[in-house]
Amino acid sequence: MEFEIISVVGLGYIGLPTAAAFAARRKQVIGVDVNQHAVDTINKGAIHIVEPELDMLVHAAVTQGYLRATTVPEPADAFLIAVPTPFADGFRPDLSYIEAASRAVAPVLKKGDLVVLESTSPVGATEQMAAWMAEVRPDLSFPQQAGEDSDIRIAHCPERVLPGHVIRELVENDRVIGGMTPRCSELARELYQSFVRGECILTDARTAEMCKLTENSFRDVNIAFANELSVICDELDINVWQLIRLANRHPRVSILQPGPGVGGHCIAVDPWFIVDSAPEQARLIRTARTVNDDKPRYVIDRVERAAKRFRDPVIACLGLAFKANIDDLRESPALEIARALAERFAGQVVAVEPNIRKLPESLEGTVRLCELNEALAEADVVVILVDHAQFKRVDPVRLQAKVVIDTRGLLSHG
Ligand code: SAJ
Repeated sequence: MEFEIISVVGLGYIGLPTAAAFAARRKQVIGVDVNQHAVDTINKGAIHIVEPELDMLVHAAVTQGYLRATTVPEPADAFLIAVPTPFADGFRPDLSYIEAASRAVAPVLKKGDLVVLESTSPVGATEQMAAWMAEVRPDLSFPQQAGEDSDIRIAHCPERVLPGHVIRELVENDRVIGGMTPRCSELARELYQSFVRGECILTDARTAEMCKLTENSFRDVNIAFANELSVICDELDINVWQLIRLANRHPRVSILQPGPGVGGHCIAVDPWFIVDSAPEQARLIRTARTVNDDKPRYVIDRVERAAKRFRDPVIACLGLAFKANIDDLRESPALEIARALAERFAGQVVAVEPNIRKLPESLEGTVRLCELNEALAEADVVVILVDHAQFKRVDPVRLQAKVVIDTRGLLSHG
């Protein structure tokens, strides 16, 4: 089957690059988003988010007439749903964006269409999406009712790209595709193969959902191991970075890096979807979340103890982003730490974040954003929170007379 028109619903960090990737293969793409500003920006050939190379791709797609954005869904042959799946109170998955997208798309569906859920989702969400669509369109049949003979085909194909490397990973990464029936999987594979060079591997929808959650939980559990080691090593007066380097010389050991905590919208969220589905069984996964979530508090305590030796210490926080060399402050442990320190040491905290020009609201008025040189000149206590490239170039001599709390091992990596 030939998919002539593809609609991508949700034009954020995943949807927009995906829309641009289809457009680059000369597919007609209709992007849909509830955010009028995003729609207007894209229609001008520009982008509203930061991701290397994406601006060029979107500009080309729009000016060549392959991509256009709208706030109202239009008929297409395939729909990709790439909306957020945050968690609500009590770490319960919030599927309201998927529900809203399903109900918005359902009226324009026609016999033969394929709908793929890309959003990272708890197990069962794809079936739930199909149920919401079926509710709106009793005139069409869906896989849960008609199996392989359904009018509408449904699949899950979770995104797996790393922010900062999205354009390359979108094309190169393997994709796991889980259809509600084998034919649904086959059709979704045909769709993705138009731009994915990695392998498209077929499974069922529930396994595909769990696969994505498993990947991010694997990472979370392993970072928790590294974070726990760092706390143990502080207690035992051992350099954890050197320890990990040595242990990793073993052929079957590969420990990740400790840090100030785990940030971003994925790794700190997705494991909770597993915990929510199987609360009694998911013991290790839940503990890892707690270990990682406790790490910022541990860093704050260390800074407070270190600051005691000064009368009115100036504290410099190096980095606010959730990881190196990006501008993304979402769910950032560095931001959480800077905020807590600003409360405790009012008027004495400066922050360096080379990737932003303006402080987020939560720090405005309590923290001063400044250049690296200025911060190093003023600070008594330096807290390294992000391993940005710029910080790696600091001459260690400049830190000699200061108390340094290095949460990223920047000074211990040769
Ligand atoms: N971190 C550490 N130590 C490490 C590695 C990471 O403390 O050794 C921290 C980072 O500083 C950051 C957080 O973990 O705060 C997450 O960073 P990340 O680079 O590991 O991952 P994300 O959240 O940017 O992207 C992840 C990726 N998942 C995996 O690598 C399994 C990406 O492929 C997913 O597509 C993305 O989540 C997503 O959207 O789910």
